[in-house]
Amino acid sequence: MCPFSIRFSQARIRPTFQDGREVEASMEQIAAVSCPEGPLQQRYDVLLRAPFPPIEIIRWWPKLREEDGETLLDENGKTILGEPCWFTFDNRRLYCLQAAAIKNWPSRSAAVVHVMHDLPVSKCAPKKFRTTDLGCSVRISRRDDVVPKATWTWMEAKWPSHARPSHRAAWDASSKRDGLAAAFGFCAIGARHSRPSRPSRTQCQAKNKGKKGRGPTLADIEARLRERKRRRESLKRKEELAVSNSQMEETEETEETEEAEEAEETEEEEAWDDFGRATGRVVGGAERHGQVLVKVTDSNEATICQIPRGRRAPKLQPIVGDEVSIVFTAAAGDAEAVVEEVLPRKSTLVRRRAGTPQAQVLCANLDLALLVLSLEPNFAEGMVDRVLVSAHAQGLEVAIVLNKVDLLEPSQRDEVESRLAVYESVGYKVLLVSALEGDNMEELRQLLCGRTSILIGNSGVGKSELLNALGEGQIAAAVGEISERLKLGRHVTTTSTLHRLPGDGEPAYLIDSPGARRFSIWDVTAAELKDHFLEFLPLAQKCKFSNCNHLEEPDCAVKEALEEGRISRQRYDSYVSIRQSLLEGQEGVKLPPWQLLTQPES
Ligand SMILES: Nc1nc2c(ncn2[C@@H]2O[C@H](COP(=O)(O)OP(=O)(O)OP(=O)(O)O)[C@@H](O)[C@H]2O)c(=O)[nH]1
Ligand SMILES: [Mg+2]
Repeated sequence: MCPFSIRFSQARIRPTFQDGREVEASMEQIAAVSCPEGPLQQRYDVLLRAPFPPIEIIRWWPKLREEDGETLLDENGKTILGEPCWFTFDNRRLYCLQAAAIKNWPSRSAAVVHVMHDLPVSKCAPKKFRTTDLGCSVRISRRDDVVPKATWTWMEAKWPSHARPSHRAAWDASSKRDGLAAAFGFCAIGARHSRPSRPSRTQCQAKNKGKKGRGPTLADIEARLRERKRRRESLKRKEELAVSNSQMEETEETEETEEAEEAEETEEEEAWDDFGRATGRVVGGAERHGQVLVKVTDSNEATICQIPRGRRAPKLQPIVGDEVSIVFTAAAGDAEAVVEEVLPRKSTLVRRRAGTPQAQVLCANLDLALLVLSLEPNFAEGMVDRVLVSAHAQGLEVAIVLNKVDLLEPSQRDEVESRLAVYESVGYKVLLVSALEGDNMEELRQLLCGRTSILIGNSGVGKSELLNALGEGQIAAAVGEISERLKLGRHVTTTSTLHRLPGDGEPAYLIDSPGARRFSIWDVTAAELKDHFLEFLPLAQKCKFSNCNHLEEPDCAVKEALEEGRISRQRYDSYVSIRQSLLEGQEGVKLPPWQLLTQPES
């Protein structure tokens, strides 16, 4: 990577390394060697070989700070963040590399870097994020230097005295200098006159206005202000002390002393020091328990976020589809991105966890559930009816998608069409598609446009294959053959994941979910069940009893319609069977409202 495109995380560096070596001396030892063959050669001329290990870099949203280091807050008291950039904590090494790259100009220099995907587990790491100009420059000074020895920014670097005169002349020609920046493809930070200007407070406020995310409470702000005041006073005392000590003979300051001072300061800071907030959407689980993958708003990357426990635990357990606010923080010394809060959910899809009376929340903020069926494996109407009841009880729209129509013989097609016509007549949307052959996929695509939907259904019906087909080559979910003997799926998909489908129109998000063996209703009582069979609703008003269960009661309009063939026998039988299983407690748990306020286990 080009050293110029990496920013400093600290505002100041010491002129010596921890092992006592002079930074300037190490800079001299950096050699420029020819780039190894390959793509690197197309972008760079030389590779910098340094006497120290490669620097580690991290993509980070910097806090905007005043000149005195105070963080900028918006009108809600929320920290204002700058654009994400590559930062390093290895500030002294970055300074050496940038200086060496300047020395080698006009050859384009590359340095080997290690990319960090999370903040290092170090107590000092959070403290090091103290740059006040988004990491464009760094002061070179010891702690007590009243005037810094130098301020380094590669954009305004003095051409080194030992540099060749021809290079020096070229460097001074600003047009060439802009050309240098352009050559690295980052004019925004490279060109002399387009140095990143920090947005004004008003600009930041305007930019952040209306953004989602919980601001700190009044108590939080008051606590921060108290902490700031304390720090300012302690700094003032230190400065006074430094002036009185300046008369004394200066002793050689060891790195250890400085590190100890820094550690002491860090310890004084709150254990929970946040570096900024962002909002995002949970797109899946992470590899480790207690983590989720969050796609941060306006970013293309998914970030691993911890789900804190105890006092910091979010009120709801984050699940796929949730909008969350995350905070980049250091909890008890471990720096990490943490889910701070699950934003209010628009909807959820919940089922009863098999074999337990507990609920399982499948996903959140859904607009549509696609119930995927096939003839291989064959579907059961009982399962379809349960999904339809559950979705209706939870206020969710459902569409039925019969996949694998390419496998159907003409007679099978007639049979399955008549089975599904029952649902169409009730008012459900039914689509016959083939993920492999592409039949009717355009209609399905239109149905998904501008919404968040989930694919649910038995294992092997082709949910992941449908997702891949809709992904037009950009999504590659694992699919598995169904078993020859049993004609059942092999439970290939094991966790739910949210994907954005390609397309120019309104964004469509689709969640692929693991195949279910069975779907059990949750949160519907036997007495309520009749209200979720849509074809019963207009008839129920004509029943003699207003609380008619459409079973043995006299003058029941539903039973009359059943006798006359106006409602399907299969649907009615399904109603009776589900009702029985609800009465026996085999499925369904109606919890009192106060218990529903807490999130069921997910
Ligand atoms: N002929 C045909 N086969 C299909 C179609 N869609 C999916 N399949 C096949 O069905 C098998 C199962 O597909 P998957 O996408 O893995 O099924 P799934 O529903 O995701 O299964 P789980 O992940 O186990 O829940 C694979 O062999 C697919 O290639 C289709 O439209 N036509
Ligand atoms: Mg699958």
